[in-house]
Amino acid sequence: MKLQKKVVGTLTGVALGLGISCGAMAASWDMPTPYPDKTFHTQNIIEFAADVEKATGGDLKIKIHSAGSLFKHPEIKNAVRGGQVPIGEFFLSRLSNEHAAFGADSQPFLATNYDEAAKLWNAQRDVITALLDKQGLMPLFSVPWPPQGLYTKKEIKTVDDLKGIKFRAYNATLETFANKVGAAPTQIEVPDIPQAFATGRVDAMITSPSTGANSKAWDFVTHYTDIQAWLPKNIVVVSKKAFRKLDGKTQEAVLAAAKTAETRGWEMSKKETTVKTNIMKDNGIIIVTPSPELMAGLKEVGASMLEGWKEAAGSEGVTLLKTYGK
Ligand code: PCA
Repeated sequence: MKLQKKVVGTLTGVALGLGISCGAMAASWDMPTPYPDKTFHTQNIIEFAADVEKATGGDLKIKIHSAGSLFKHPEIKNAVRGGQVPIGEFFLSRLSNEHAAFGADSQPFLATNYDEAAKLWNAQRDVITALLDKQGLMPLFSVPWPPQGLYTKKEIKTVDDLKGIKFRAYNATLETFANKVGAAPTQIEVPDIPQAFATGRVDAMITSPSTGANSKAWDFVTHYTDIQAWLPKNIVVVSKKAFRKLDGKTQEAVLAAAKTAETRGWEMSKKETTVKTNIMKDNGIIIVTPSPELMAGLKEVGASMLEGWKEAAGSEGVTLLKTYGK
């Protein structure tokens, strides 16, 4: 009996080594993410993978491929949809070109703290679950980045001060925002931020203290203005086809680990906000409380963008905002 078990174990090991899945016996899932290892989101999915492996006694192993090493960010969703990988993580609002509902969390000043972000996710979850379902995808969990702030090489007192600045963007919404304030946006992925600043492709950005500190923003900007503009989320999705192939017990283990990961991720995100802001301060970045004029100007831009979003999001948008407003 003991020997038999050992032989099976070895065969499983060989099969996994060759990239062959052993059906009900054991499976190995590759999981791409665009973000580097030290990102708290990546740390969270590494723990998620460990939880799944532990709960299934090694029947399901999830291997994380960080920093866009397996698939580039724009390809990850379709890689899961097309069955090249069973599971993946990406920035949810990147899908806003498919439906505006995916971009609700990136609307400037719609939800600007963790309580509002949680309410918004609660309102968004069913709507986007239905949209993803049509593509054979199922969301497992979603975790926000800390509130988004403004990184510049000079003090920004009003919206006018942003005119003409080369601006790093990470989605279409931020690109629109940059255009509206008269800045010139360029899409750049997180691992490429330091290089983009070093070579002068961009001079400013809006992102979290997390990404700012991890990118060593003090090497290329002087001011961080804490505008707390929105809390965009990452999402982990699984292919329904791959999920159905798992036995009931393994499916339950995945769902339970996902629930734990969502709770843990939100807590990690909250801690990250203060810790990473302090790291920036310690490294010489000037942390600025935004002037009322700047905030008023930015909020005006946000309000006009929300009108556009409502038009684009149709009945799903109406449902979402109704639930959010409750
Ligand atoms: N960091 C990621 C997404 C939002 C954030 O805080 C980025 O800058 O691309």
